[in-house]
Amino acid sequence: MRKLVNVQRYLLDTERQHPEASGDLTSLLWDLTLAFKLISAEVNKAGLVELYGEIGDENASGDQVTKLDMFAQDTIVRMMDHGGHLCCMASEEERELIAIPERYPKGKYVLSYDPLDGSSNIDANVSVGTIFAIHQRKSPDGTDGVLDDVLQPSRDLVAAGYVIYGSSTMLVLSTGETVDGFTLDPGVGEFLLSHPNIRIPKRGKIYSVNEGNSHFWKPEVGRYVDWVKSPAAGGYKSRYIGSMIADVHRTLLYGGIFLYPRTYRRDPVNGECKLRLLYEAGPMAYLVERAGGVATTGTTPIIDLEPTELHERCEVAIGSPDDVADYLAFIHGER
Ligand code: P6P
Repeated sequence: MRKLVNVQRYLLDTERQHPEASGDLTSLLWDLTLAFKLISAEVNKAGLVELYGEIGDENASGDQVTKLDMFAQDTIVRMMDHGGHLCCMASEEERELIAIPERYPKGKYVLSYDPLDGSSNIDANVSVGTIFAIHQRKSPDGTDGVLDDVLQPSRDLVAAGYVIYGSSTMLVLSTGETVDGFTLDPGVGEFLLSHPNIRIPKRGKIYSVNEGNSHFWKPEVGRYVDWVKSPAAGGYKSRYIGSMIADVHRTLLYGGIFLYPRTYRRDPVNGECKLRLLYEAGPMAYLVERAGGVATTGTTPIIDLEPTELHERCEVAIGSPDDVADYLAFIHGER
């Protein structure tokens, strides 16, 4: 029978494998898991307390902000701003950096996060989630964090993960080595290790892309999608939830490929990307690569992208190595 391990025990055991560790990252992640439990409780009962619906604001990326977005955003800030582990934060919901209040100590880490990814679907009870990424600061210890502390490639992350609030609440986390999944037992409020050392299948049978954009892709993207749905590809299924966290979580566990390529709908010349690098594509790329997958813009590994702005976006092709290789062969004109 599998041993019972909660996320706290897992983090302590991981810390013990690094004699140089101060325990700062462990404590930071403990605080984060408490925020996730609070958000999970609200998401799971939102309809009962009429938290559904939008508050009529737009966030930095122009998305409509829902009440649950703000609850998740506020919960993470209030949980994380005083623990002394962070020098600043960056959120999808805030245009600028989130400073640590003067009265609190500044720590050596930086937290970038999407408090509630996929929230535009939440009124339909579609799975949503929180995505987080943790870098070590670059600016001097003890000072206020600055933009350069946040604008780092996801290759340099010290930890990243997501929590999917779905049929169950599951935390998927990596602190550099394996990718491990913890399922929340709401009865006792513990994240229990349920998916140790997640490895993405070498190839899947599912492709995931918003085909409503198919008239606005580059031709080579359309050629790949036409191929993957043809008998020649061997019988792929299409699954698209419209919540990145859910689409990538399924891809991680079942294999296959998730795509959000550049579209030329609004700007036929330069096109535009949808997914944000710092707190969506970057941490997801970090996790999928550590689970044996591949994450690319089509020309560059996503983990190598050097962010220049907080809310910058990038193209995304992420999933099983063989599936992403097929996609890249079309993108590079080799097929
Ligand atoms: P579309 C959700 O709003 C999100 O940011 C991602 O979670 C999701 O993958 C994407 O947008 C869906 O975009 O254009 O297909 O609705």
